[in-house]
Amino acid sequence: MVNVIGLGYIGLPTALMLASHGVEVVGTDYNKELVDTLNAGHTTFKEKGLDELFDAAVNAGITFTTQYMVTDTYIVSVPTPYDKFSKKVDAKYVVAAVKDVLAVCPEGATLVIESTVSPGTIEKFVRPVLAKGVKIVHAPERIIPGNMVYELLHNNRTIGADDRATGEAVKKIYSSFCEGEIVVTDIKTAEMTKVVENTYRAVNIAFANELAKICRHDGMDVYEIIKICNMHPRVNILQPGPGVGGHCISVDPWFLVGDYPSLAKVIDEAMRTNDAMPDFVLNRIYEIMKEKGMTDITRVGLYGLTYKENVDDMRESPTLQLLESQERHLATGLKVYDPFITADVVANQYHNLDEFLNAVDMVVVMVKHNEIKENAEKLAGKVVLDCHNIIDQPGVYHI
Ligand code: SAJ
Repeated sequence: MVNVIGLGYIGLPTALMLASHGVEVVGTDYNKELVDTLNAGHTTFKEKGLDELFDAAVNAGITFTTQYMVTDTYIVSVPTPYDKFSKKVDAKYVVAAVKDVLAVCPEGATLVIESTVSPGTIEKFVRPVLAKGVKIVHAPERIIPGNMVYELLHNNRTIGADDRATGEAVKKIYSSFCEGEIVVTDIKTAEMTKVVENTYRAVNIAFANELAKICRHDGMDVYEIIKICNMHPRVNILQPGPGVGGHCISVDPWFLVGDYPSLAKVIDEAMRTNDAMPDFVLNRIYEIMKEKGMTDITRVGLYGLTYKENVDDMRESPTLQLLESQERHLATGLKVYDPFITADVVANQYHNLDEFLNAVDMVVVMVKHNEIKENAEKLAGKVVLDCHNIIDQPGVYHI
């Protein structure tokens, strides 16, 4: 039996996937409310294909509890935040979960950590607390919110272990559902690959954002330029945007800056560039309002609260960053709407697209949800700042 510890964005789909592929699974989370919701037959977040997967796993006998099980295999997927000041990974949740597992697990059990950690974290923080001949393995998750179920099935994976036999045993468990290639390596390499993958993307997004700033400064069309450059066989530039959110690309690269401050210079600069984008958008709003003779900030609306399109995940979202920045400048009043966010989470929030549009003269497209693409004609007559270049109308402003 596999006991999956932490039933969040990664742990839940992983537990469901294992269970629906014939592995006996118990899912554990210390959040009783979350466990109650799952036991009542409901998933805890929206994700393409998750409800169907949930039903399959429940039919296959998965159970959810706040208790840690006595078994031979544990998969830990708990959050790994970073310390905002030192930028170093904060392994407290991982260490706490490992200690809880150690309190119940039999001798020789295998403990797989899926949470993202910086290279050396397991050596420094987890190994010292290990006992009972417990085998430690790092199998970093790689799935993208919005396409998690497909990616769980199809992505290649990395497994870091101290010896081949342990790595191969864990590979066998993941092979129950994973159709991609599974590479077995050592723990520190596995830790580093995961952080490097997200850093690669962060640096490339920062490059696109920097190009947007250069082009804005000198009246060039960044989208046209990227399109043409990407026709070169060895160039593949990403898209600029209003900032970078989520719990990975906006977080993981900081681990390297925190651990190697005098070496990770490009990464440091890239992260600062991305983090400055919400402020850049705020400044664009100011410029456009001035140009249009607008003075009432309450007639400006931000479309989208999530960190990217078609998900309900708001972690570190550029819109939240922008609103915070606005407050720090002692200003308030921007209106906000997101079709995926039904709860009231910020001031001046709307829950209906038409009501939102009626209440504003200027719309800032912060997130490219399908909803706004499908209703683009409703933006006619509005001042539009399109941060994703998706609205094909005359007079639209860009970042
Ligand atoms: N973004 C841009 N421009 C782009 C692409 C993305 O500004 O061209 C922004 C998005 O709007 C979003 C942020 O970047 O705010 C990140 O979104 P994303 O879709 O690129 O990635 P995440 O954070 O949802 O998921 C990433 C994935 N990692 C990589 O693609 C290397 C995923 O595979 C990882 O599993 C996940 O991080 C994680 O958990 O580490």
